[in-house]
Amino acid sequence: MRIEIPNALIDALRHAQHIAVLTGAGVSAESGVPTFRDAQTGLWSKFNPQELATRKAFQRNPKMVWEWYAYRRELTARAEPNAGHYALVEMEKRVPQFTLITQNIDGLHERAGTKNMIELHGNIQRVKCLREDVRVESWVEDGEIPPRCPRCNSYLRPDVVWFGEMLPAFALDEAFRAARNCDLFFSIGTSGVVEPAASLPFVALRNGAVVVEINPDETPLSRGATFRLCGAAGVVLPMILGAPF
Ligand code: BV8
Repeated sequence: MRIEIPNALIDALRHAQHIAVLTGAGVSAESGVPTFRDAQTGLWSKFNPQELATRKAFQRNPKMVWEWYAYRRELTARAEPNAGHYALVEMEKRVPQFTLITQNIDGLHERAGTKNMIELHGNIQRVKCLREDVRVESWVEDGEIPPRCPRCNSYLRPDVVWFGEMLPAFALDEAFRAARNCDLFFSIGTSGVVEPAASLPFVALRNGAVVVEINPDETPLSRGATFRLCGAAGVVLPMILGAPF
């Protein structure tokens, strides 16, 4: 299906002083990272990620949850940024102010070269102590799963935000500040159901920003967005960057 970039959007890009972007798992889909709500592939297909990505699941079965994250860590470490990630790196270079807010924990935006980035849900490549809630860079691999904190011997856990856990306060404040102050907001590759991230595009709308959704499927934002570009991030974003702005 042919996708057109509206002239009014190109005009908004030309005049934009501050672009804010919210990304979700859909931006990494073309890098081969399964989206959060796609049926989990292979041995994890019988689990619901929403039930596994919780502190309760980890306390109930630390070994299984640790191994789920180890599987995803390995998968994301092998993945490469795609054309959508690189188009956002180029967009950042073309505007006076650019804030990328990601729900993704795969680290692909940083690897692509995005500079001003907020990780709302943490990063799967990082590990922290379950009790101290402090990052741990290295630990003894003695075969025990999960491994233990070298300082206090509690279990280690992935440095991600689980359902029911608070988001990092500074990151959340910065994200809402960007949504309030930007003049152009992109919501890309997110189903828009996980709060508080899902509220960001609506805050931008209420503060008078032009809001653009890029997603092959409909979401709760689709009807309210100023522009809805129905397609894959890796296709639509390079088209936008190819426009004269
Ligand atoms: C919190 C890390 C305070 C772990 C994740 C208010 C209202 C209702 C519920 C709540 C609320 N406040 C809090 C809640 C509860 C909960 C929540 O929102 N539940 C939902 C499900 C109803 N929120 C929380 O618990 C948050 N904490 O608010 O703390 C608090 C505390 C206690 C009680 C109340 C409040 C913490 C949320 C963070 C959870 N951690 N990830 C991990 O990954 O293992 S969230 C997880 O979902 C991922 O980070 C993921 O990024 C995120 C969102 O999913 P999406 O990125 O949107 O991915 P999804 O698969 O859903 O969609 C992909 C989209 O891409 C689709 O639309 C698809 O069409 C599209 N797509 C596919 N291919 C492409 C594409 N688009 C473009 N191009 C393509 N090629």
